[in-house]
Amino acid sequence: MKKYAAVLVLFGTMFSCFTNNNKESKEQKRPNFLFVLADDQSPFDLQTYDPKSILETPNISQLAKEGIVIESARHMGSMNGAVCTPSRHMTMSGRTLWHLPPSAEFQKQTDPHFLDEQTIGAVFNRAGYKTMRTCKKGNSYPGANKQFTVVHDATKRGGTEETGSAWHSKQVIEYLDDREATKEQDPFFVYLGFSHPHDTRNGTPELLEKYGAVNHTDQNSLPLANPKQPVLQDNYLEAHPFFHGHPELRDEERVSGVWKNRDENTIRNELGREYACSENIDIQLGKVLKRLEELGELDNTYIIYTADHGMAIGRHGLQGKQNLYEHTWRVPFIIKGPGLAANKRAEGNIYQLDLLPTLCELAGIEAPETVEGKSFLPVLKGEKSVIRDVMYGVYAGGTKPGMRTVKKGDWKLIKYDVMDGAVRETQLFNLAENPNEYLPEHHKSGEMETDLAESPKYAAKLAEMEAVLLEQMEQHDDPYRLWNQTK
Ligand SMILES: [Ca+2]
Repeated sequence: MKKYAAVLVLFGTMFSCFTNNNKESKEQKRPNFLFVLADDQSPFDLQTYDPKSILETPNISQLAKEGIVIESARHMGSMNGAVCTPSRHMTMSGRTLWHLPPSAEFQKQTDPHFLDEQTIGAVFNRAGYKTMRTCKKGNSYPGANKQFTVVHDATKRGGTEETGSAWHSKQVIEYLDDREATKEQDPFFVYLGFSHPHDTRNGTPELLEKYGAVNHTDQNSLPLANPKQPVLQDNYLEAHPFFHGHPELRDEERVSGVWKNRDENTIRNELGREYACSENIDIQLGKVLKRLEELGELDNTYIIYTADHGMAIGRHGLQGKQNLYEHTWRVPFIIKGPGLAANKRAEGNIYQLDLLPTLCELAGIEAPETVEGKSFLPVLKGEKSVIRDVMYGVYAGGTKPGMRTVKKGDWKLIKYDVMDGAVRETQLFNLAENPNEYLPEHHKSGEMETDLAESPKYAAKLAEMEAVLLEQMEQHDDPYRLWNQTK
């Protein structure tokens, strides 16, 4: 009798082990990742960040409802005019701006570099993931791009299925189809980079029509006004009050359809083109999400939506990405996935370079030792509102040392030291009172709705922020110093 009972217990234990293992393997099914990157998109174009925007992106808005929106997500900046390039290096490697390989500077010296093997594709390959990438060619990190097992890169900025954003989503859908056909069981990491809304913003005819825009190509005339176009942004100016310091900068002077024009017709038409391209990205993203749902993978996939950097298009009288105002320094950042809260917003204070360690933590992978970014999982879990107190930003692609910014709490300092000392400007903003960074030229009535750097009342705050900036420059091995900083 005793023997019989013992056998029963043994069987029972074996059975329960078996069912537990089965349950565990289901619970432990590793998550997939879909990383979506827009090229040149201000967060404020999206209704997720500006409810007044007329840009319709239902799929991106739905991601925000089902996931977490980070308010203060930024890129650390650039040491050259092609801001895309260092931004993409930082995302891929988790390294800070001044610690990137030489290829971050206009893709200079693109020999293999030891960091290449410590980037997203390589890290996820080693962890047993299947990796796939589609994105624009150029202005990125070649050594990291080629680490993905499947790569379909091409620059697609046209207004048709084959020449526009649809091409990128098609590559991903075909990849997912292949996985289904071969019954692939390993989890995937898909990098879905779009080439839009980067200029030239040749939207599809239907979407251009929706936003009242035309693909304007005649430099000697202005595009016609159309009431369907987006209105000028609140912080639009006809001209920036002083020179930004990068002579003959392509993005400020030679973008087809805009050139040096900052009049209302040109800017509203260009915004319409930008929105047409951004809505198309949303439509294409929707197709990929639908395919994931059909495959039963949607709920087990972390979806991250962001852009390499923001964009001005008329705000502050600027057109390009070579400035450090919020519209350009900030990026959209939305994440949803298994175990994450829905419909939440968090401050974050994250950089793009925090992405790799965060994704590693979500996947249960150890991040490479070369990573300098921090995982923001504590923010995603709601344990912290921010992962750092101070944020630092650079534009050093024109005359040197260029522009620098720091943000601490509600306060933000921007400094310009360009044109061999001919332009030395300081701006101090309180972002709680002046989120649009209005300047005196915007003629706003609020006492704090302006640049406060010249106000004696905020002299102590200015001195504090100047000290914070120097500290950040030292901490990040910034090779330059500004005119009023000790060498
Ligand atoms: Ca870009």
